[in-house]
Amino acid sequence: MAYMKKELGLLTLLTLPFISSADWLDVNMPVGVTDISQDVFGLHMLMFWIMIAIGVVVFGVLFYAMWKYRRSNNKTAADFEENHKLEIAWTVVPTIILILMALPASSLLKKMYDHEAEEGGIDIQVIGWQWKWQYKYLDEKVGDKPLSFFSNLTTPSDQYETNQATKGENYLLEVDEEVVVPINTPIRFLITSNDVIHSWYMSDFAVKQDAIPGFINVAKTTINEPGVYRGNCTELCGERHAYMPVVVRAVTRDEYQDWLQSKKDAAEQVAFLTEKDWTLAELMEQGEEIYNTRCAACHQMNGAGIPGFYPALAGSDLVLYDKPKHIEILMEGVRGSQMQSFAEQLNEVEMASVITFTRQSWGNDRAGDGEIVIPKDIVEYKQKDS
Ligand code: HEC
Ligand SMILES: [Cu+2]
Repeated sequence: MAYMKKELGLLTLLTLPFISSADWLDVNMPVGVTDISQDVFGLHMLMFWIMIAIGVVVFGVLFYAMWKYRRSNNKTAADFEENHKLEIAWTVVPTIILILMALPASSLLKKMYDHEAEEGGIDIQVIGWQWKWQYKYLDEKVGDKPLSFFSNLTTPSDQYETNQATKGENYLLEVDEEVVVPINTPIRFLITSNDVIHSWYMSDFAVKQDAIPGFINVAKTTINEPGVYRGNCTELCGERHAYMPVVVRAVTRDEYQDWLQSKKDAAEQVAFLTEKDWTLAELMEQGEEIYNTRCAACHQMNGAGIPGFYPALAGSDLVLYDKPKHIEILMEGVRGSQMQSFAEQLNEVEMASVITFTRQSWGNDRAGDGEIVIPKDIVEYKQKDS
């Protein structure tokens, strides 16, 4: 009897997902929080049940024939080759079924590809960078430029670089700046890239669009429920492809207006802060934080870089002795290398503090010119440029 027990165990294991239905639902596609995503889910379920019905009919006939014409039943099966009526039927019936399935599918596709701007809608440009997303709110201006920010991964690197560390709740799905959007408002995401091909994916909205340099792909969505939604880059875009999550926070219209105002105030605050007299300690504190989130992925926490890939900043001649060149490389980047321009990513204060931090850390302060860089230096650089 022992073996029977084993079989029964296996049977329960196989049927378990059906028994505890809550777990079973988790295996299915997410329903999402937009009309389109709910339609996609509905279509998926419709197809699923059509497939189940076809499966039941086909296997029903198969098993019936196996049982009816089993040897012990002594039936003799009809013996014929070719049957035109039957052949026409098994061609025509599936064709009709396929056409019936294509109708709702194509009408939904058409709905998904409606990219028209709508009254009261907002446009957000989404730009993929190795390895982060930039968001520009095209209808909201700060000075003469659209409100813009970068969204960087905040999961501490020891969580993904070692096996031991316990993972946080939103492991690899958390960022410093979430994209805040209002609910019940048509939002157009205008998706493009600054370097290689990325893909902006948010399953709760049923949006997945390639971000291609030189092209703009549009995805329109209206979110029905407030909440925080998390997605990924879904195009292999280099070494840190897994580390550029998408996080959208959907809020009420009032909360959205408050958030916009605070963003604009903060941007104006920067102009004021560049005038302030900065001490070394203040610059270092900000600089370290920025270095760890923006630079350490390549140049490493200890500034030693990775030989052959990323130059060391500790002991670098450029960092030690050439302040103008140091500012220039951060403002302009190095064409054709992974060292990108940070001019748009960091404001004057952040830029000055991260440069100062690299000039004063890892023993760099003991040699070289030791000059710190203050926000005014960056302002001057920008003025010279224009
Ligand atoms: C995606 C990887 C990456 C990131 C992120 C990155 N860098 Fe670089 N960085 C490079 C590469 C690659 C080079 C070498 C470029 C070349 O000359 O070809 C470089 C060069 C430099 C140099 C010149 C070093 C020398 O001795 O020539 C400095 C200074 C520098 N980076 C500072 C920074 C700072 C500060 C940050 C953060 C704000 C940063 N980098 C972020 C990849 C990166
Ligand atoms: Cu990517």
